[in-house]
Amino acid sequence: MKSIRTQVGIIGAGPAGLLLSHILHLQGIESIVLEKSSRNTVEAIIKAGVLEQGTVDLMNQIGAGDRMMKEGLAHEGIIMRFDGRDERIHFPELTGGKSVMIYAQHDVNKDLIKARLASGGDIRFEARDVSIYDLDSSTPKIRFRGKGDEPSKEADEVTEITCDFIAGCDGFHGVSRQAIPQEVIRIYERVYPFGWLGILSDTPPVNHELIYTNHERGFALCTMRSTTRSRYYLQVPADEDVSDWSDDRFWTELKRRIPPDAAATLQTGPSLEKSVAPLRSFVAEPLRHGRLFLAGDSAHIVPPTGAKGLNLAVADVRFLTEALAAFYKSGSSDQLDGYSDRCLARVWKAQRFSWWMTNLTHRFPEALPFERRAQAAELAYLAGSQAAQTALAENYVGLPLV
Ligand code: RFL
Ligand code: PHB
Repeated sequence: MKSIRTQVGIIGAGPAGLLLSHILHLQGIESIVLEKSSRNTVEAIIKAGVLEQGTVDLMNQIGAGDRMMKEGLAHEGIIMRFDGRDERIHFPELTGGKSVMIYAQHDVNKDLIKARLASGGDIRFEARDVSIYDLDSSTPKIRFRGKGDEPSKEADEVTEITCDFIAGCDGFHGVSRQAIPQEVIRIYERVYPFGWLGILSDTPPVNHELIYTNHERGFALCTMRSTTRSRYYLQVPADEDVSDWSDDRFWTELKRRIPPDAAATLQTGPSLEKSVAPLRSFVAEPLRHGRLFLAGDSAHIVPPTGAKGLNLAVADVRFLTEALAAFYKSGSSDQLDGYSDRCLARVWKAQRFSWWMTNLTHRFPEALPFERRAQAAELAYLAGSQAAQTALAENYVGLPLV
């Protein structure tokens, strides 16, 4: 077995792990990133599309924002569609000038990988059997199987990395959270009785802004990746089989749920991707165990309705880099000790917002007639109240980092 050393061992090369590694590098702190998938897979993942203003600002500050500023689409509002009417939520007016950016998660990954490798970063793709040890000691360790750092080495070589800290950025299904003993971790969870059936197509978006629709047949969302590539989602039962959905069936159902003028101009085409994503709210507390720190989806999941998941991962990483930088500069662990509480304060606000947006826009199969009437009243209130629209807008563009 080969042994190597680094300051921060990072598991996962999604937005959280890549961003963490790059910001640490800018602070003069070494890291190694271990990723179970190939570089191609990470650069092709189809997930998020909406970046908060703070995420956009951070990408620019760290020198990884050039392509995003050229190719991303700045959006100043969204359309909320319900009861036959459209309500536009205008972000800059309601939030003192803030907006969001449409830019795909795989492009964020691509830009961060490029920036990190250009600065000499160490990212090991296709790392297998990643496991972590000695979390309670001052030298926690990661073991993995992979190519090692010399191209001539066998792909099966086992390497042990001795670290000062380990960052678990390996998403919801990763190994990091599992390494925390059950008796010290608290799980808060809500699983929704529906999922999102998503389709990607090389057709112009039906509208220049996102449309969130509450329809009696279920929720629908019209979003996009560029001016020539669309992304659409339909609420479907949680156990829906994607193979039951031909492209034709998808387009027909979408046209029924979206505003009639949009349905009339919708351009359809072959799907490039089609999949069902389950909807879940999940928080694991605390985000720290010994020298292991969780960030992003490894610690929390939100239903995608509020477009918060990636943005929350970015906020965790900001707090973690500040805490690690303070530790390496002054030897003080105070910020590391406060990391979990600081993240959770923001995570729970985003949880509340994502849960609220989901409740507002979806049709719940088990809803009582009373609950359906209350939902309709809440939508009507949103339409008629600037205070309610401001609450939606300030959460959607992203709450301040405190
Ligand atoms: P990721 O992106 O899941 O990355 C984790 C990485 O860890 C790797 N990994 C391992 N590596 C080594 N060893 C192991 N044992 C490993 N296990 C896993 C994985 O291969 C992967 O590369 O987590 P991260 O970095 O925390 O980022 C979180 C975001 O991916 C997620 O929150 C967002 O995609 C959520 N989300 C959205 N977020 C937004 O902010 N705005 C949006 O518009 C938005 N839209 C969405 C979304 C998520 C969706 N789905 C599919 C759930 C739309 C959808 C449909
Ligand atoms: C997306 O573009 O994939 C997207 C946009 C807004 C959401 C969720 C997903 O709320």
